[in-house]
Amino acid sequence: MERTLAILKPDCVKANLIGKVIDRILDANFKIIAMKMITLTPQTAGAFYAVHQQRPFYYDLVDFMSSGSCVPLVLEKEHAVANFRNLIGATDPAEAAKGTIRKEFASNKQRNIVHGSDSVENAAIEISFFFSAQELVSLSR
Ligand code: IDP
Ligand code: MG
Repeated sequence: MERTLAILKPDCVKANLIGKVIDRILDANFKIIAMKMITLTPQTAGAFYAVHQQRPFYYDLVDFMSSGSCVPLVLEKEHAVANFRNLIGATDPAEAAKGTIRKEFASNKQRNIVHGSDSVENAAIEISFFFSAQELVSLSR
């Protein structure tokens, strides 16, 4: 079993799409291990996306990610990282495959509804960014 970090971004929350997107995640057989609703400050959003600090879209991205509530989730499944990236589709919804979450719900390359970790290593780092050890206990073993 593998874990990945998902974030339902502020555009998802504002458009009342939390339920629909979570339905898609559960229909794809991911198990939700942890979930919360929070509002990132520009500082925390900036730290989460620090890897993109030098990119031209960085400050807009930080603005967007701190513009409202978001919903981070820890998801578990076999090959969760790659499977979840497949489920959400390409960064730009215009390029995302048919049937993916971003293709169906996202507005543009920045407001693309959902985050998914891009590697097992980054998933572990990102999960610990949002969740403490005691929030990650799974009882259904
Ligand atoms: P990913 O979310 O598909 O992994 P990344 O390249 O890691 O894509 O970029 C992180 C986030 O930054 C994207 O999900 C999107 O919200 C935003 N972003 C990436 N590229 C662009 C861009 O060219 N213009 C505007 N926003 C972008
Ligand atoms: Mg990424």
